[in-house]
Amino acid sequence: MKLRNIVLSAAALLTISGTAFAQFQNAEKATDYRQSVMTIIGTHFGRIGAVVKGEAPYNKDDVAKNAAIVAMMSTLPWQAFGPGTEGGKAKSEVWSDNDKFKSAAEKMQLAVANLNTAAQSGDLESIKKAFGATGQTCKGCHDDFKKK
Ligand code: ASC
Repeated sequence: MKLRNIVLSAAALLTISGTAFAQFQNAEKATDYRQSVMTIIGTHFGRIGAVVKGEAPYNKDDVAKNAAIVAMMSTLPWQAFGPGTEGGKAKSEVWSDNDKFKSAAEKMQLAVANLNTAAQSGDLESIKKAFGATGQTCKGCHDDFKKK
């Protein structure tokens, strides 16, 4: 089995069984978890960003691996925003306007899946487009739901 297929299978499994992992001892552990996942997402998304902005050379395998990591990680933060986990940099609207938050989370995951498809195909122009679209979903959700 190719690494990419293993990653995609793992991502699908985590999406389906996400709620089964929604068990945190307390709000602080949930906050640590979601911030850690976001840090990893930001790191690997940023590495693709450096290529898209021309600050780093384009290497197909590197971008494909970074995108696969972002795709898998993109399924993880949301289960750590459960009831009673208010805190960290999350605005109270995450809980008071939870449908909107969930919809923003879904948009991000879709955009990331498209970015991953583009990255696996190795077409830099599609990668650039998908990267921009993904960044919009990051920013949109942060504007509404993340404290400055
Ligand atoms: C990142 C990061 C974000 C988003 C956002 C996109 O790498 O840490 O919060 O991209 O800047 O607009």
